[in-house]
Amino acid sequence: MAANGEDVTTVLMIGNPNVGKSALFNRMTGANAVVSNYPGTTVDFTKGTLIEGNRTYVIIDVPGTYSLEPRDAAEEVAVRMLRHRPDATVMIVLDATRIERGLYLALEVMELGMPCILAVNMIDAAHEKQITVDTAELQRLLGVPVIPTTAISGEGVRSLAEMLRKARVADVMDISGRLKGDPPAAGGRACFGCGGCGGR
Ligand SMILES: Nc1nc2c(ncn2[C@@H]2O[C@H](COP(=O)(O)OP(=O)(O)OP(=O)(O)O)[C@@H](O)[C@H]2O)c(=O)[nH]1
Ligand SMILES: [Mg+2]
Repeated sequence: MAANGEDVTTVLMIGNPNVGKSALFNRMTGANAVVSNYPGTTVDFTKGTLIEGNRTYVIIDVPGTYSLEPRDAAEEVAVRMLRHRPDATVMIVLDATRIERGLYLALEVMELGMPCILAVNMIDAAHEKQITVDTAELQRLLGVPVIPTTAISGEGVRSLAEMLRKARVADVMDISGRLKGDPPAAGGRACFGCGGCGGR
């Protein structure tokens, strides 16, 4: 809670390299970004602020990583940032044209028990390649909000900002059950009020 009584939430943007994290970050934070060096490394990261409703989000554009088993200095910083901020919300950014690769990292991150939201970015590039990503079904399977975005045009970025407050901790056992086709638990709910999935 900030001194003025506002809620302040740290949001870590995590994703594979080149999925559009920085493009989304720039759209969400505008001109207030500050670049810093991660202590003890040569790796830089960028921090900015988004005010959405009565909430303030401090958004951190984390270096890209393929997994939580780091293979270079940038990936090491990404993992350290996650581990050192267990109270943060994680925005997992996926490339809609390479969903499987991003989902591997997404599931690893969801296992950490932090509130998550997924941005499926590069929807425009997916359309061009005639790839359709059923984000409503992905949301149902994962149990966390999934928002389609195109960072270069800004499409979906407003919804992503609005849905940040609905980020939630994934239940990996439930995900595994849903992937196996188990019936939904009583009271289970997949729609987070996105307006786009018809309440599925
Ligand atoms: N077509 C398309 N291109 C995008 C979109 N978002 C980002 N890009 C482009 O994809 C490239 C990578 O975008 P970045 O924002 O640098 O990706 P990143 O995830 O920050 O990459 P790293 O910091 O290296 O991990 C750039 O050329 C962007 O202009 C999108 O929604 N659609
Ligand atoms: Mg970047």
